[in-house]
Amino acid sequence: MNSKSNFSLEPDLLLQIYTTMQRIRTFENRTDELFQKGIVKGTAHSYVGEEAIASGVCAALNEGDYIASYHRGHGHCIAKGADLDRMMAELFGRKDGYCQGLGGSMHIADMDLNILGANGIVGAAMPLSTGAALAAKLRGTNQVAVAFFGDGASNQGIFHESLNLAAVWKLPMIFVCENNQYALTTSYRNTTAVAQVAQRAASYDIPGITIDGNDAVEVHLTVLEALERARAGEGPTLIEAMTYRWGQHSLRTNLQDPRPKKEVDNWLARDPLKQMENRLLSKKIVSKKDIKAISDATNTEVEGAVSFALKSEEPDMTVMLNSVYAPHKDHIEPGSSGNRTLSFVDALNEALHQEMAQDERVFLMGEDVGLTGGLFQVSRGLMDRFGEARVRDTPISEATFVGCGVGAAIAGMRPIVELQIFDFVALTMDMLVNQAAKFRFMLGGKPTVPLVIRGPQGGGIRLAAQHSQSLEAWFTHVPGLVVVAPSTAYDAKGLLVAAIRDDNPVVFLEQKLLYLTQSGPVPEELYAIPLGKADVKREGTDVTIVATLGMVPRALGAAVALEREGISVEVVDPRTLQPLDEETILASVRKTNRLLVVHEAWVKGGFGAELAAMVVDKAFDYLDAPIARLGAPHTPMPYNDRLELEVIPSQDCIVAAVRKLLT
Ligand SMILES: Cc1ncc(C[n+]2csc(CCOP(=O)(O)OP(=O)(O)O)c2C)c(N)n1
Ligand SMILES: [Mg+2]
Repeated sequence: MNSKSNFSLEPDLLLQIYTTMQRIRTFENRTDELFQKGIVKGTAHSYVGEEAIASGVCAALNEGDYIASYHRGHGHCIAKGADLDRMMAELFGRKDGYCQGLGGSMHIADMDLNILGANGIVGAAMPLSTGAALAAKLRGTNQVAVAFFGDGASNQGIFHESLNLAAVWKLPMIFVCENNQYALTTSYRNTTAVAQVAQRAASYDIPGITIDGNDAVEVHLTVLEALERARAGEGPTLIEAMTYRWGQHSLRTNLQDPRPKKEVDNWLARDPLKQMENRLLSKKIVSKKDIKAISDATNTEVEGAVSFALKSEEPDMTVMLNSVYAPHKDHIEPGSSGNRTLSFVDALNEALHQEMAQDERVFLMGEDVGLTGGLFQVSRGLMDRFGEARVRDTPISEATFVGCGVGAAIAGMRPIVELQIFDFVALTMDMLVNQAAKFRFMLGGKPTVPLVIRGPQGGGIRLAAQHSQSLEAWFTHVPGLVVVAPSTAYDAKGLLVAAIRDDNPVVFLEQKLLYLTQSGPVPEELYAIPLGKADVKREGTDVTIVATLGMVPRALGAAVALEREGISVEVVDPRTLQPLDEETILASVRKTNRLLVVHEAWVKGGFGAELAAMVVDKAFDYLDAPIARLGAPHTPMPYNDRLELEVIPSQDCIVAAVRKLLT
């Protein structure tokens, strides 16, 4: 370990750090009592024993610097300046809590203090922090992002991906591993191949340093050096602070504590608060009377927080339901599409060019999006025009570069992240589902997450089972996500612009065959199409087809064929699956009295099932026939040409399904 404690800090600073430690200790002990009484519910993870780390780190930060925390997060929030009243109210699940009672212990954070959330997912603070650090770098501010995490989290893939990303991009970041030597009940020595987590920094060519995490002065001085490096543009540092939690893993835990008594006693004897107190007394910075006064004042503050929490109201359903989505913006569509024709790819490309030109917060990252312009050329020419900072080629680290996008969005940018092929979204599901989708909600409906995750999905070009899936049902199932699915060049441009301007995380799905086959009129001007507005692509009276993505042109082809048989088909394209324009679909069904839903995805559990259920709920009396659904059979996408054609609904299949519906 590196001993810096012989250097001294200014008396005021020592006193400030000590007071913070005392406030954390008192808050945590009181929370424990309230938990045992059943007033604080669920779970909470006490920071007692580890106070020197948060206090030492945060005393070195500027107000504008970011921190991201984890399940054991109360200490980080207090040290960054959070208000104890609002913290306690959150633990009570009340409306005046930081998260309006929607988040609880594991999500307490004050966005106004640049706390990027505490997090219930081990390790997630790291990719989110890369995003905040990237935002700072792009804006040219002097801010640094600190990611706190435990020893257990250092075995997550995103730890390694984040260190690598931060190192190659020289992000202004500090990784602070609070090594309390256990992950729940498992000793880090049984799960970690290196003796010290800090050794892993060598793989990423950045400094890694192990320090005494119970010595607030050593923590503080080490962080000052790392901050200097970060602010000078030299990149991240990994600090491993050795420490110990005094209690069980969580207040809820009643498992047998596997930690040897002798080990526990040894660490109890190294109480970080007492060490700091002795330092203040021996340097005569304070007297015993002063210590008592600090302790009294802290007790009074914490009791005040308890009274505040008790008086606060319970949140109601409105608070909850209003916290899921940020309001969507209104847009007026252009009156006409004009005469100029663009391909689907060029329409997307134009949207990116025009939106990046008019909003500096917009940037793009993904695999091969820069130099090459993307596998399908959607980002062609963007790097030349906007530079390498705003058009970034990423390492193949999907979870982390999507998490980086989430962090950058929370920190005020408007990132667009390309997934080279949408099947790779499986590697990013935590970032998408647990972070992006829930961030606003967990933090009480305040933050916005203006992020677009876009890329090609679907089959038709023989890329087989892991490069051809249609996964929209995964996303429409998750509250907090917007799901956009354009089928024409005109819609692609206008909806991509709307997605970039939306304050919610948007999953923007581009069917690969449309890249290659769809051209159409696209206005040159910059325009946006409102999210949640379906388009009737063809009017008809006998049957409604609701089709999505690559099925829209096939449904239109089927409608032309059926017209020759005297069957009049209305084709509705929802364009956005969430929010869904139910009214346009219902109005069509009320008129035609028959509905066929066509998508490329699996029928079982597909979006069509949801649509059918919605129509049965709201327009059952208008139906003259059972609703029909057409999609893929329950099989992964085959490679063989003929088999792939069998799996994706063809125009002929649609024609046959309509005929059947009318018999
Ligand atoms: C991704 C993920 N896996 C598992 C858990 C359950 N879990 C919560 S805390 C924890 C131990 C974490 O250990 P560490 O990172 O060392 O932090 P500590 O609790 O010791 O502070 C586990 C397994 C989780 N919340 N998230
Ligand atoms: Mg641990």
